[in-house]
Amino acid sequence: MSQTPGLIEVVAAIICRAERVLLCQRHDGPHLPLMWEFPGGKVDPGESPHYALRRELAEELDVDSEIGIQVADVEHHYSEKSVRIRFFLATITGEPAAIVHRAVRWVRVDTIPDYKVPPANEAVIRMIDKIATR
Ligand code: DGT
Repeated sequence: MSQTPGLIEVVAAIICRAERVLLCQRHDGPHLPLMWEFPGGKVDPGESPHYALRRELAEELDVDSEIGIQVADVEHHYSEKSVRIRFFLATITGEPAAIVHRAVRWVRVDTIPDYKVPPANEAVIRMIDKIATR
C-alpha cells in the first residue's frame, strides 16, 4: 500500500447489530482518554487494510471477522501526529471482549451523541444512521 510519509495509516471497523454499533472505550491515558472509538488500529508495513483490520479485531476483541466495504476515509492531524483512518463495515462472530479497551459496548445509534468520540470520528458519527442501515 502506498503511504504518505509521516501519515500513520489506521483502519477502524463499524460493526452493527440490531440498530446498535460497537464502540470501545479507550483507557485514561495521554491520547484521547476515555473516548469511545471504533475498534481497529495501525496498519503494519506490508499489510493490506483488510488484513490489518481482521488482525486488530482478533487482538482487541478476540473475535473472528469479515471485513466489508470502506465507508469513510479521514485524515486528522493531532499536535503530535497525523493519522489517516479508513473506516470499514465489518461483521464479527461471537461476543467481543474488552482485551485492550476499558470497555466495549453495543450502543444504540440514537444514543451515540451521549458518547465522547475522537474528533477524527465526528464526520462518520454524523452519518452513522445511514451507514448502520446499509
Ligand atoms: P499506540 O500504539 O500507543 O499509539 O496506541 P493507540 O491506541 O493510540 O493507537 P492505535 O494503534 O489504536 O492507532 C489509532 C490511532 O487513530 C490513534 O491515534 C487514535 C486514532 N483514532 C481516531 N479514531 C479512531 C477510531 O475510531 N478507532 C481507532 N482504532 N483509532 C482511532
